[in-house]
Amino acid sequence: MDTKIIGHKIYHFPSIDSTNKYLKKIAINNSEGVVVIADEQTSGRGRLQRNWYSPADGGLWFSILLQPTIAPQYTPLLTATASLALFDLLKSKNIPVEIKWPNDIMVMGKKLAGILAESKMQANEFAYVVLGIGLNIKQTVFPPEIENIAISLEQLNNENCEREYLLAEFLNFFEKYYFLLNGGEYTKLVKLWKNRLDLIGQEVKIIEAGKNINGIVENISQLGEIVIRTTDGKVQIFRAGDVSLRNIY
Ligand code: BT5
Repeated sequence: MDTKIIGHKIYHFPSIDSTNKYLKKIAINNSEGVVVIADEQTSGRGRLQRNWYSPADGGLWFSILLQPTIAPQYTPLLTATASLALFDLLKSKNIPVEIKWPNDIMVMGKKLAGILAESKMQANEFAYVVLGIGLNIKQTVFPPEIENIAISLEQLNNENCEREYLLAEFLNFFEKYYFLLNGGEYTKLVKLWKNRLDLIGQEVKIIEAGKNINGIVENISQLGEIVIRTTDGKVQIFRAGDVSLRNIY
């Protein structure tokens, strides 16, 4: 690992409720770049308190403590930096990975990894951000409710999946993108993300508070939002976090 700050200190637990939850608890007494990793999470979480299945030695379950100096409206780009780093990591292993806006890492239509960013604001600045990442590695069986939507590196016959190496490589990629973001290079970062997302021009369905909106993706904004031209010709902008996205084939 050749990072400057990310991963300078790593706390490892055989089993913990959630690395995000734990890191939030110790955040104020720790500095930027601290990583918490666990072999197993007994109460791993996705967005909106959804479960994240994290069995013992099944994958890479970890969280990074960040103290970004960016304006709060750029928060969605933190998820973008993590997704770009996961993309680079998996591409380097020849895995045909895709980023599904805003936070899913997919292979052949199934979810290989997920990202959960949780932030605490103080006045108009970040007190901290806890960026949690779950990457499936060794599972050959998933619980019934996700067996059709989840996939692991093992199922992709990937030989190079030692957790320690994957973590170190991820942190190298991640720090590069994080420095871009923290250095205010939003345009550059969004451009990279947009290229990887491969969404522009696609027909999608947006699900917002139970309502479906169909349209064509026109753009990804500087703030990481998705810009849609709906079937009746109107342009609408949606923030990550408020909506789900489905591709229409
Ligand atoms: C996410 O949420 O994708 C964010 C996942 C973040 C997990 C990491 S692990 C380390 C850190 N500590 C935590 O407690 N969390 C973070 P979301 O987009 O809401 O997706 C959740 C949905 O993914 C669930 O409702 C399931 O349908 C599905 N799912 C659950 N476990 C999965 C798994 N292991 N692999 C693939 N899909 C899964």
